[in-house]
Amino acid sequence: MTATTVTTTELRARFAARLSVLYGTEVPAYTTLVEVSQEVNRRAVERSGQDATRLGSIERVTAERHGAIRVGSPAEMAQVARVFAALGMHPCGFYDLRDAHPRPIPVVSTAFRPLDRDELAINPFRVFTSMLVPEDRRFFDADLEERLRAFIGARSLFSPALLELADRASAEGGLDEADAARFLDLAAESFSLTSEPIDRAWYQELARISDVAADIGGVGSTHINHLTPRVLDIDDLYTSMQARGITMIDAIQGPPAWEGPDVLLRQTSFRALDEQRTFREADGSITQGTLRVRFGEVEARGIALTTTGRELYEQMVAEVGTRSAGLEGEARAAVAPQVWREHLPVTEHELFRSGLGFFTAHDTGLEHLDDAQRRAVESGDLWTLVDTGVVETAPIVYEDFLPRSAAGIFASNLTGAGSVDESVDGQDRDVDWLSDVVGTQIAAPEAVYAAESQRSLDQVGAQLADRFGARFAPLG
Ligand code: OOG
Ligand code: NI
Repeated sequence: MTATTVTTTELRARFAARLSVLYGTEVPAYTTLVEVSQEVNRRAVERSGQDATRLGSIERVTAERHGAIRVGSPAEMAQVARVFAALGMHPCGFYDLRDAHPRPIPVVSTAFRPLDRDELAINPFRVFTSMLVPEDRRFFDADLEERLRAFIGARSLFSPALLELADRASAEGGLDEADAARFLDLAAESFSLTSEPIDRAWYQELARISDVAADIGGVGSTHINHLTPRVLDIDDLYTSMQARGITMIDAIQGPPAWEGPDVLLRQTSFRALDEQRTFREADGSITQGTLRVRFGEVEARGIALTTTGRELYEQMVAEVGTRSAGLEGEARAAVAPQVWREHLPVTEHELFRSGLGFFTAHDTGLEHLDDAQRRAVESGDLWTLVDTGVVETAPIVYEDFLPRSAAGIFASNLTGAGSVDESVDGQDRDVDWLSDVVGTQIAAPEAVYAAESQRSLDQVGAQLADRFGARFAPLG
């Protein structure tokens, strides 16, 4: 590599910034959201200092975005994977939204993101990527499936030049300045809204089944559906946006606000305004009209939960549902924090210790041990080492998505009711099937967090053994 090489990491940072500028010109309310997010983050740091950024530095959080895109076929999904690989983004997590509540969506999804902690720290850009399942008979009959496949098969979302540059960037770890600039132009262009006319009858036929199917299969190209900034205090963001006169959806999705540790992911959104689009009518004439498919979303990230923690989370969500049935307003809002208090430890330390949350362990670097510390080192017991200050822990932030919130985000974004035939069987689609499509094994989020946690434990063990000759067998 020459000195002028733009690495895949740098390409990702530049691409995220490019998309942010692009989306701001396309959806002005997004720019307001970014401004308000920055104010909220400044306030959170002023209020809570170091504590506010325990789950992400202010530099990372300020630049942090996730995008959402939607494609129509395995071939398109495979190409998306090549473009994102050039940005150091790899598929992680499998989401099947086809039996989602409140509304089934005819897609399966994964998220492309950096997997490595250091890469995430530099730029954590990720894209939730959904793929239409036209062969699912609950949504599409054989005739419509065939026409959808033909329509999608005849378009190309990404130019051969873009894909060639992408493969080169992946293989060589970057591109020179000129090629990087070209790659970024072509990539950003692929995700911008086109002015190419939309066949109104075709679009409407699909929209009767699902607005998402129309958004994917009713137009000749793809576009960013939303771009989501991250905030350190989503409750502040929610009220600040409303104070600016922007109507938010009626709740923050995911865990409630409460006094204990933030876990997983909290998200909220507002609907963007109608956007001008060009249509081709049945008589061949070209008209102007509007579509409303894009919107603004914002998120706050918490601690990643272990499989046990995640099971508890699901159980708490179900309990909140049962206990809030029939309640309104404040009484209803009070249920979730109450359920959380009853089930979830109120401190990070207890969350880790009870095996519910993922964390990394770090050697505090003591040179001299007092008696209790020496005994702790000799015991090799992680929690005794933590209690005596020889080792400290840090939370692993949740870097993925939540299926229920994703379903809610899709649903809040729909105009029509859609139609689903529950009397027929759907098509089996799972993570292995989608891995074959993208051409690489889709990572399991819990495995990524567990490996990171274990690596840190191994490293602490090695450091303590080095300094104190201890045989350290930390809890995994
Ligand atoms: C994706 C919806 C999922 C999220 O944040 O959960 C999502 C879409 O609407 O295409 O972005
Ligand atoms: Ni989103």
